[in-house]
Amino acid sequence: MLEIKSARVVVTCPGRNFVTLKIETADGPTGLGDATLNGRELAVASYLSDHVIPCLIGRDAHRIEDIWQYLYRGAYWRRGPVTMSAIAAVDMALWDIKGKAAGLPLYQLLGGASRERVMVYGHANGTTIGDTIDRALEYRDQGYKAIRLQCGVPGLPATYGVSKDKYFYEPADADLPTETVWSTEKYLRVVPELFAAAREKLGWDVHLLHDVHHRLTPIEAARLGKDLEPYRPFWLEDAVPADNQESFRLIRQHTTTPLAVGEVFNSIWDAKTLIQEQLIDYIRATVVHAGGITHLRRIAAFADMHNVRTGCHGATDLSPVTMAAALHFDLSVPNFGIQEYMRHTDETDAVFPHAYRFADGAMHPGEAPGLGVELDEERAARHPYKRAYLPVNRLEDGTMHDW
Ligand code: CS2
Ligand code: MG
Repeated sequence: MLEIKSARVVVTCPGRNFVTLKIETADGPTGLGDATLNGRELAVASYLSDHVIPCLIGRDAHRIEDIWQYLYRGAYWRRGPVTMSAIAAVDMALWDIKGKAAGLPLYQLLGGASRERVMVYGHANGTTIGDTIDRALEYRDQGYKAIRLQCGVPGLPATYGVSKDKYFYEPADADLPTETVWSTEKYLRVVPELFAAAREKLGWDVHLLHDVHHRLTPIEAARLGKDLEPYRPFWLEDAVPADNQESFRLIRQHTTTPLAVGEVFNSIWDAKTLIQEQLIDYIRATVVHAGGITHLRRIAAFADMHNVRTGCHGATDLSPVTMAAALHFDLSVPNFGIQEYMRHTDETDAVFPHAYRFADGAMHPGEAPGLGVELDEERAARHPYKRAYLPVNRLEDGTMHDW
C-alpha cells in the first residue's frame, strides 16, 4: 500500500500556461500528471482541486485501474475534455509513482521497449512556400525523418500553423480570442503547390505531413487528398471536424492519402467508428486529453486490431510531462506510427527538467524511474497564470468556421 497523502495543482506560465498535478504518497515517491487544456486551463485545475483531489486522499496509489474507473464511472457525467484531462493527470501521476516505486522507467511497466527509438516529426512553416521549404531543409539537416508542412495562404492575412517565430509556435495568443479569416478556395489552391515544391526540393527520403485543422467538408477533403496523392504524404491530418465519424467514409471512397485524426478526442468512443471501419490510418489521441496512459493503451489496442497506428499529438501546449509519458507509451506500443514533437522553449524546459532526448530524427524517454520529468516549483512560481485563448475562425463573409 502506497497511501496518497496529499495532492495539489500547480499552474504556471513560462511563456504559455501549463497545469500540473502533483500527488504525494506517505513515505513514498511523488508523481506528476499534465492537466493542460489549451484555453481552458483553469477549468481542469478546478475539476482536480475542487472535485477529484478530496476523493484521492487515503487511497492506494498502486491501484491505478481502480482509481481510473472510480473517477470515470463515479463522476456520473462522463467524458469530455475537462473531465478526461483531469483523469489523465491523475493517471499519469500514478504511473509515475509506480515506476519510481519499482525503480523502472515507465515503458518497462508497459511491456518494455518494442523499438529502439521513437520517430518524431517537426513543424516547418512559413508565410510563403519558399520560406516553408527553407525551414523544412533546416529540419532535414537537423536529422528529422518526418516534417510537417504548413504555409501561408495567398490572400489571407494569416493562417493556422504559420508561426510568428521561426521555430516556436503558440496559437493561444491573446487575452480574448483573436479572430482569423479563412477561405477554403484559396487554401485548396496552395497546398498541392506546397507539396510539389517540397518533393522537388526535399526528395522522397523524408516523410511529409500536413494538418488541415478541421476546416474542410468531406468532399473538399477528398479533393485535397486526391491532389496530394502524387506527392505521397505521410498523412493528411484533421481533414474535417470528426464529430460525425461517418463523414470519413466519403473521403475514404475518393483517396488513398493516409488520414490522421483525434488530437481533440478524449475517449475511445470518439474514435470507435473511425477505427473499426478503418476510416483512418493514424489515431492522434494523446495522453493528457484522452484519459491518460491507461485509456490511451485501450485506444491503441483497439486500433491495432484494425490496422490503425498511433500518431500522438505533441504540440507545445502539452507539457513536458505529457511528452515524457507519450514517449514511454510510444516506445512500448506495438502499433506505433509517429510522435509529434513541437519543441518547448528553454524557459519551459527549465520548469520541467526531463530525461527524454532528441537525436537523429527520433526521441527516447530515457531510463529515469517513472516518467523521468520533474517540476521545479520555485521556477514555476515565477510565472503566474496569464489568461490566453485559442483563436476563432470566420469565413470571409463573417460566417463562423472551425479554427
Ligand atoms: C495542432 C495543434 O499540433 C497540431 O497538430 O493541431 O498545434 C493545435 O492547434 C493545438 O494543440 C491547439 O491547442
Ligand atoms: Mg493538429
